[in-house]
Amino acid sequence: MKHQNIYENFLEHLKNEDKEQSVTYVLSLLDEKKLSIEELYKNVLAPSLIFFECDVDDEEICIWKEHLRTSIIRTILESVYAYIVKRKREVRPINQKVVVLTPAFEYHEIGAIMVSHFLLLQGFNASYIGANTPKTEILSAIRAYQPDYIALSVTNPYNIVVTEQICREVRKFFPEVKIILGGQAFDKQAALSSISYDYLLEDFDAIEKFAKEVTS
Ligand code: B12
Repeated sequence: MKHQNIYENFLEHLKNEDKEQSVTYVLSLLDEKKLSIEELYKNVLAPSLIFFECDVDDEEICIWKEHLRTSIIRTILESVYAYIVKRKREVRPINQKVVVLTPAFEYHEIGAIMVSHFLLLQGFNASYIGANTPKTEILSAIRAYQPDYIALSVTNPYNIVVTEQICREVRKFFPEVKIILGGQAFDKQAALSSISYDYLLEDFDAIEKFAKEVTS
């Protein structure tokens, strides 16, 4: 079945807010090897959120619809983790640790979770540590886990300021830790001018390219 058809079938389940069908549909495609995890994330799950349009006028209802859709996708991501563990056995490990998070005030976390899964599939030792993470918690997580990289996912442009502060402190206290940025807040290049960072990776393809660079 073509990815476009799979996407349309999945959207139908989501529009009906049918969690059971949404989850079982995509997991059966993985079981039957009709879709890889990467294809599922790139061509089905990410667009189902990025292009979400609410079809009712009441803004409050729309927010709830957004929450419900996100919770269905979250359940799928948690379920896919078991498939990632299996796939990881076939992947050559990259002996480098990445801590993935969203900074304080940033509640959009689906991109960050997907990115942490993608990094695992590339062989990194990646952990997603949470959304809305305050600066002091980030610094203590670095102290605890001593990662090679910290990956910040930022969606809302209002959170650029806090991201800039976090990056400055990471540089000051942990100069050996490389900083990776990603997320919709950086779609406009100007957002980056005040931030000290090492890598900006826009999407899943960029992560694959990055993994190749690191191992070459
Ligand atoms: C779901 C959702 C929510 C949920 C989030 C729930 C959750 N647990 O994550 C809830 C309801 C909480 C929410 C709240 C808000 N939201 Co909202 N939300 C969305 C929605 C529909 C989907 C976001 C998503 O998950 N996308 C799917 C993921 C996979 O995409 P992604 O994050 O962009 O990730 C991709 C890349 O950016 C990249 N990437 C992302 N992070 C990283 C990190 C690294 C290291 C790397 C390498 C790559 C990378 O990889 C991914 C694959 O390509 C978007 C619509 C949209 N266009 O995205 C609006 C959207 C992001 N929200 C928006 C807004 C305005 C808000 C609110 C301010 C208002 C509101 N609606 O209540 C609040 C703010 C909350 C806060 N303080 O953060 C706007 C942002 C506009 C802007 N640019 O400022 C959007 C675009 C909607 C719109 N069209 O207006 N939202």
